[in-house]
Amino acid sequence: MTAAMSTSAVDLLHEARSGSILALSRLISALESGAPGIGEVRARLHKLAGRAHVIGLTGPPGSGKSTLGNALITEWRGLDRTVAVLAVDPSSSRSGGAVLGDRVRMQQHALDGGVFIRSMSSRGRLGGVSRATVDAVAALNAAGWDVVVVETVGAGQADLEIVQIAHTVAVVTVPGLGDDVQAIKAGQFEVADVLVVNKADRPGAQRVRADIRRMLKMEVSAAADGWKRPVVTVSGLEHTGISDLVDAFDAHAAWLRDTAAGAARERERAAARIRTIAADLLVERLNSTSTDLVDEVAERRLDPHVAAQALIAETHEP
Ligand SMILES: Nc1nc2c(ncn2[C@@H]2O[C@H](COP(=O)(O)OP(=O)(O)OP(=O)(O)O)[C@@H](O)[C@H]2O)c(=O)[nH]1
Ligand SMILES: [Mg+2]
Repeated sequence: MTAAMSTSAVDLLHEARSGSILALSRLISALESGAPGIGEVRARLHKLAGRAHVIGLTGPPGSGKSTLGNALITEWRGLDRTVAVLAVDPSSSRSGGAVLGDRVRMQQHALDGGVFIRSMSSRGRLGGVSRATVDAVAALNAAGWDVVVVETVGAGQADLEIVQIAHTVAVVTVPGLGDDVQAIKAGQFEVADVLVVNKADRPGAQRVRADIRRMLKMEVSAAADGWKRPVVTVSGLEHTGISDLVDAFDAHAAWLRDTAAGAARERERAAARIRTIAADLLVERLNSTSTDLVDEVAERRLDPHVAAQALIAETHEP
C-alpha cells in the first residue's frame, strides 16, 4: 500500500492539474501524512507554481472570517475565478456552532468544481501555519487555482508566519470588541496589507474604520514601500463591500507585480521561507542528536556555549 501511494502521488498531481478535485484532495492528504515518496512531489510543486493569488485572512475568533470567505467565493466565482479556502483550525476551543457553520458554508459550494474548501490542522507548528498548510497552498498553486485564501486566527506568531505564504494579508476586525483597534496594533497591524472592518451591518463600524485610518496616518514606516494600505468596510453576512474588497486585493496583487517595492517584498518572503525551513531542520536535528555533551555540561566540565557550538557543528554532518 505504501509503495503504491508513492507512485500515485505523482499521478495525483497530474490529475489535480487537470482539474480533479478528488485528486487534489488526496494529494493534500498525502502531503499532510508525509506519504512515502512525497518529498519528490513536494519538490516539484514549487517550480510548477502557477498564478495563484494567495490571500491570508486573519483576525480574532468569531470576527466573521469564514462568513467573509464565503462571500468572497461568491464574488470571485462571479468573476469566473477559481477559489480555494484553507481554514486553519484555530483551536480546540471552537464552539460546535462555528464548526457547524463552516460545514453549512462548505456545502453551499459543494457542487461547484471551481471551489475547494478544506480545514487544515495547525498541528506541528506553534504559529498556526503548519507545514501541511504551506504544502496545501503549493499544491493548489501548482494545480492552477486562481485564488487561495488561508484563514487563520490571528494570534501572535501566526501573524508573522502568514506573511511567508500569503501575497496579500487581510486583517479582519469588527466593531464592538472595545479594544479592537488596540488588538490589531498588538501584532497584526504590521503585517496587514488590507484592513477589513467586518460586520458593518452592526453599529460602530464607521468609528472603527476612522480609528484605523487615524492609526495608519500616524505610521511613518508603512508609507516607505509605497503601498497605501486600504481600509475596507464590509459585511460578509449581508454581502456588502465585497467587490471593494476584491478590488483592494487586485490592487495589491498589481502592486506586487508591477513595482520594484513589490518585487522586493517577494524576495523578502522567499528569504523568510528559507530561514524558517532551515530553522525547522536545524531544530529537528538538534533534538535528535545524541550527545555526551549533556553529561559534560551537567558535570561542569564543559561550558554550555562551547557545547552549543559543538552541537551545531555536528548537525552539518549528514
Ligand atoms: N452581524 C454580522 N454577523 C456576522 C457577520 N459575519 C459573520 N457573522 C457572525 O459571526 C459569527 C462568527 O462567524 P464566522 O464566520 O464563523 O467567524 P470566524 O472568524 O470564521 O470564526 P472562527 O473561525 O471560529 O475564528 C457567526 O455567528 C456569524 O453568523 C457579519 O457580517 N455581520
Ligand atoms: Mg472560521
